[in-house]
Amino acid sequence: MALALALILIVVGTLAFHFWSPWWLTPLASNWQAMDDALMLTLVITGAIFVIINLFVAYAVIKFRHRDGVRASAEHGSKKLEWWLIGVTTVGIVIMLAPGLDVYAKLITAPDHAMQFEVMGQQWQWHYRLPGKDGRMGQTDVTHISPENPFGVNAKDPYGQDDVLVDTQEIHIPLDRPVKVLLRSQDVLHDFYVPQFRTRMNMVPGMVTSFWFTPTRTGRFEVMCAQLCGIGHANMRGYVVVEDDAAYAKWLAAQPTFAARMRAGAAGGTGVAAAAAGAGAAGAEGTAAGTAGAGESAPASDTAAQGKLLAQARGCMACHSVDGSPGVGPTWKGLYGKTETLDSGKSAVADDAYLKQSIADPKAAIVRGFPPIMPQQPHTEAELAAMVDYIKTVK
Ligand SMILES: [Cu+2]
Repeated sequence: MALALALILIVVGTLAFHFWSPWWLTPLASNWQAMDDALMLTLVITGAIFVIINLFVAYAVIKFRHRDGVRASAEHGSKKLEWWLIGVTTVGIVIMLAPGLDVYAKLITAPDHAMQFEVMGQQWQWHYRLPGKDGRMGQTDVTHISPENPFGVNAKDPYGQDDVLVDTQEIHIPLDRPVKVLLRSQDVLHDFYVPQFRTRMNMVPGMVTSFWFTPTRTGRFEVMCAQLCGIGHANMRGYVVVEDDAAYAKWLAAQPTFAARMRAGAAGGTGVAAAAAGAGAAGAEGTAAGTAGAGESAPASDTAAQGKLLAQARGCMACHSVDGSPGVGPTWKGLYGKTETLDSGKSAVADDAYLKQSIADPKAAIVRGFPPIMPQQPHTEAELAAMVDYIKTVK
């Protein structure tokens, strides 16, 4: 009897939670109403089955409960009942799966006139690439991948020269224009997910996956990685900004091209420095809006500003806070000049040499109390110096 009551309460509680829960879907910001419809259909079917089965079990527990003098009898199999169950289950599953397959097929079949951008996932950051004025993206190969060239664009391909490389964790797209998103990963499985667009897709190392959507509302929408991809996973966030054509054109014009990035790299500067120089005010605005944090002091020098952009672009902020709050790695606030106790028991002063070494070779000296999990990324000497300059300004 208690069991029957518990089951009925679970059903009532679940329905009440469903209808009064504040956690409904965010308002749709793309053309994928079909995604919501498929989801709702699945929810209604599974919800109805859940209610029916639980109430039936409660009914059976009450109706056939133990009574003195009444003995249970066993019956073996009922062909008719089995056929009914098979039939109803089959129909239910087909109704749930068929619309999903249909929506998925549409999701990965972009219209011919869709514009494109490419996303590269990396622990724990996003890189974005757009085709340049020629409308085509250059060829890529993993052997060309370097800190300046996260996509591995082939420097000899003329189509790649004007490719636009975005240095912040934020990409802009124009309103009401279909866009095809190409997805790659440098290391492990990631997943590019913007809840308001209802679109998501795994990013698989060695593959290019894709989906498309048309943004239907302007705004700044958060990107989340939807595959557990390591300790910094929760901080692997970015933004998609949907704006009108004029604002988009202005933003696009301020982004550096692949050729400009390579020239800056060859000249010994940081790739991101080129971006900062090329981006001017518009780019700086975007960056500040994207990563403004409490208690963050403005970088004093030019190289410190470059170091800040670089640290953002390389995803350092996923694990290192700049406001003193605890993170996966030591905070950068007040780090410069501090004496750290290392895992080995020794202590070390966080000076230029120590910080450069720690960035270049994260496993060389682990600060006590922190796990040895920072991924090793190649950096040029100029980039290391710029990042250390930035860390000095975080007080
Ligand atoms: Cu990820």
